[in-house]
Amino acid sequence: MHALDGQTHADTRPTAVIATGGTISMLADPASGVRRPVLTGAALADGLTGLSAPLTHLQPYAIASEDATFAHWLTLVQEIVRLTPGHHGVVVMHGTDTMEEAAYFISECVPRAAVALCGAMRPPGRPGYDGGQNLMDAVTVARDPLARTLGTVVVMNHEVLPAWDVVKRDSVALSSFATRHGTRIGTVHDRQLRLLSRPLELNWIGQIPTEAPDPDAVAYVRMTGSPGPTRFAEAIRGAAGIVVDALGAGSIPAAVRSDLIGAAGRVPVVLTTRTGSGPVQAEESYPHAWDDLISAGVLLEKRLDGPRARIRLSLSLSLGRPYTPLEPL
Ligand code: DAS
Repeated sequence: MHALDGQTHADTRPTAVIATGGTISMLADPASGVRRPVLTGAALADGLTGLSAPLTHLQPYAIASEDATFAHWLTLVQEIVRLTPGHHGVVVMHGTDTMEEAAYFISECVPRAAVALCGAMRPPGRPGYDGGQNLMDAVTVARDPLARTLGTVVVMNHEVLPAWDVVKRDSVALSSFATRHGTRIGTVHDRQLRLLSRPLELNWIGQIPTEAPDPDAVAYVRMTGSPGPTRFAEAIRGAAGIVVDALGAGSIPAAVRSDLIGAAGRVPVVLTTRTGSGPVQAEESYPHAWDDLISAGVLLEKRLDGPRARIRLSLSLSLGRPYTPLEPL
């Protein structure tokens, strides 16, 4: 409900549903048995009953989300901008493999849009198919009066999770989606959004590039013990930006440290952590431990994981902006 000229009116505008493929839409090919994204958003929404307003369906593409690119996500951003004024919320049905990155990309470009992403961990026809419930819950969230304050969220398995922190943490479980830092926004049951916490106001980029960022611009390296110095040097060579998922709270092995420090003098270098949660920081445990990295210009990213920091750096480079770590305003 929202107040218009002193009255309150149910918002009867349709909710937009953008289908992009993913398991939620996959049927097995009769001949080969291979699953392909076949079902349209309209077909998937057929089973939804009791909707308070109609749905507008769009299908810009139908792919498995491991094949989604920055160009695909820029298309979603452009569609969301086009649809938002005339619709009561936007739902994006997306594959689960890169759903968290799609949500983050959208959030960075259009942080004020009310967008709910959903998908399925099980394909249509299999016992425990979760696509119908996730789609219904995503429509509920997108239509909720609070939706505009939530920004872009992932709605899976009754959970409402923020784009900056949500992760697919299990390869097969229905309860796969969670957050790195326990930041649950809410839950959805019986078509009701139950708010558990207010989302953070963050320093989103809030700009839309005219073209999709170059996916090769940023080198992303997940650090391991005993890294190969030659392999590391090859991985970062020629990059316009570098993101390293460091060990622990930001540890970089000596074997590759000088190469990373050298690179920081040429291009933006962002340090994240490969641990499942927690910040990159030295103060408490290892005072001055990262001073050489910091004085070389390495940026400590205390909130994002490596893949999201890569998206933020890729967008920053494509917009000609410096990288600033994601922080609360
Ligand atoms: N391949 C996976 C994807 O499209 C299937 C899924 O949606 O889970 O992300």
